[in-house]
Amino acid sequence: MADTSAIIDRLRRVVGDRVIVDTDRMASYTTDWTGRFRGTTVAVVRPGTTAEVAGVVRACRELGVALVPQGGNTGLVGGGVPLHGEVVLTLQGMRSLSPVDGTAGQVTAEAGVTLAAVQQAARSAGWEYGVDLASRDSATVGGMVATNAGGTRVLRHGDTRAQVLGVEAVLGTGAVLSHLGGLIKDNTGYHLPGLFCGSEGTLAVVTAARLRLVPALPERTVAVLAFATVTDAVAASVLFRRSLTTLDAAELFLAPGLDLVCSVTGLPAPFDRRYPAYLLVEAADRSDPTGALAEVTGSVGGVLDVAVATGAHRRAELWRYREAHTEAINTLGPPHKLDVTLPLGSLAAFIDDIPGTVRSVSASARTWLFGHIGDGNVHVNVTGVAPDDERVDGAVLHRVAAAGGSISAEHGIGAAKRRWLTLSRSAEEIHAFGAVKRALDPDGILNPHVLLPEQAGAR
Ligand code: 2HG
Ligand code: ZN
Repeated sequence: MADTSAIIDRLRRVVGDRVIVDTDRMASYTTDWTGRFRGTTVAVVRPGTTAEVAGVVRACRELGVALVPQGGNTGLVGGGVPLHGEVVLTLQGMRSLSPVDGTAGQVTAEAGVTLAAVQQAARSAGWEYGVDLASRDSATVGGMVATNAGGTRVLRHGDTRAQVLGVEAVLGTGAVLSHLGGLIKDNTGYHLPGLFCGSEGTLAVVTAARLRLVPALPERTVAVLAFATVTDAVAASVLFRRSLTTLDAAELFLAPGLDLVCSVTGLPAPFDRRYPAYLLVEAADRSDPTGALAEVTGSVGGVLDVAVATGAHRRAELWRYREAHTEAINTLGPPHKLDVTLPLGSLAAFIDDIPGTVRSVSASARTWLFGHIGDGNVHVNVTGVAPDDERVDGAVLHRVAAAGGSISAEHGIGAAKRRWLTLSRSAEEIHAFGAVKRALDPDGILNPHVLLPEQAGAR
């Protein structure tokens, strides 16, 4: 492998002075958002065009140096930081957004465009973007494609994969693929956007995406319902999904998480009393959906209390109880994040049992549970465990697999769950993953230490 100064010189030949080598300036690129995953690198390189990205990839290939593509660095599985000394390729310098095509309902965004910017552009053109998540101001299109980000609207509009009509991307060879025409029907072979969604930077560096927009539904109502048990909250979410055609989101949080959010943010509690489980539902339509939401709420069993919001300000306040969980939990130290899905029939029992599973492995650990209940997706957060102590992770993920769930719902595998991929994927599937990886990245330079087990991705 080339020495540090040869790497920096070579990268400078591609992008000029957009190579960061100062340790202080590199710090925000080498540590993940949670603080659990801390790496080091010789350089952070910030290309401004797809041609420059291709130049960086080719340079790294020639030098035999691995690279980690990075977007907004909001990932939660250690998949975007240089844990093995990789060069960091930040896409933050690629922030162009095309005008919205109002006829097709589409927009093309470069990889560094934030989710909030896509949402804003869509709204100003009378459309909406179908994906939303709490880190919208920092999360970028490239990162969302790479992780196949989900968020709070999946039950209505699907995940990122369902929005991506085309991509521009640089393979591990330095070859550029560009297919951004946005045709809805295009049955001309392998669906590379689908393949790159969720590939975590291991197959290609995505530099732009053609995104499908959805019709704007400006009238919104949010309700938080309180329950005595998780079982009641899950049953209610099923009823909402079945009966409320305007349902946009169905989210779960529990009493300990709400207490923490209120103490960290200073928000007042939503109810005079404390209840064990809460379901947040949002309905969205062209006309006021409050009546339909109230009607379904009236038929839900076990509702102990309800808070309703129609105005934007109060709606945002109710959402904050759910969305602020991530930042509130981080104040307790770097958490272990176990984003999992369960079959809906096993979800309530899983949520009830998992704190005991965690305690049996680590007496000092605390478990925080919340998530996108409409998708069967629970975010198991565990605090009070050393960053490199993976016993809790193993216990939780084995329990998920035994219940027929997936070890990653929407955050990806990254470095954090790599050793457990076999719980969700067969040897044959992992072998096929490795074959695809070697075909598109023959020298194994694109994010080689995430997702695939060590052997599977090897040249
Ligand atoms: C969310 O749903 C994000 O808020 C983050 O996926 C989840 O912090 C987490 O575990
Ligand atoms: Zn989530």
